[in-house]
Amino acid sequence: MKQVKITLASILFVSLVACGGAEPKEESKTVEKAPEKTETKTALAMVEDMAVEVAAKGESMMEIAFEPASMTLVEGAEVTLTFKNQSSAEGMLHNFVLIPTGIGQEIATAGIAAGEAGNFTPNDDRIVVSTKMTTMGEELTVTFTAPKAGSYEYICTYPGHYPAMIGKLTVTE
Ligand SMILES: [Cu+2]
Repeated sequence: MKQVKITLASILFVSLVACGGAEPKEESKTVEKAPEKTETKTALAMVEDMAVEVAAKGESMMEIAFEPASMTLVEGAEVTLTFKNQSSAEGMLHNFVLIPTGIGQEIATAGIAAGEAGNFTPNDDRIVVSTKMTTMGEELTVTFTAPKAGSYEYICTYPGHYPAMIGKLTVTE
């Protein structure tokens, strides 16, 4: 009987070892994948995500302006923009429309044509990102990818607010 027990124990031991032997295979698979992940992380780390805040200020048509009036982003960055309408005058609607420098008047004019139903914002492929028209005290967040390096402007397309409301954006490589 003793001998039988020992044999059983040996069989158990052998099968445990056999099971254990299968594990390293899976482990080596994981190890193979790991370097890829590390490389991707490093590539993403080169362009960090950015968070920016832009406020629309002013209680009268003479005062309306973006704050800050200029900012810089890095090409390809995932940008989280918080846009705040800080006017305390009820009729002061503002939006944030990001465009390449030089087409502000064209976009603003097309925005008036788009009308209130169209958020005073034209359908134009050159617009990098735009928000809805915000009301007094409203705050919203939009995310976008910083466009290719160059010179851009953020404007408000509410009728009459351009060219008073222009901010300068520089996108660097
Ligand atoms: Cu405005």
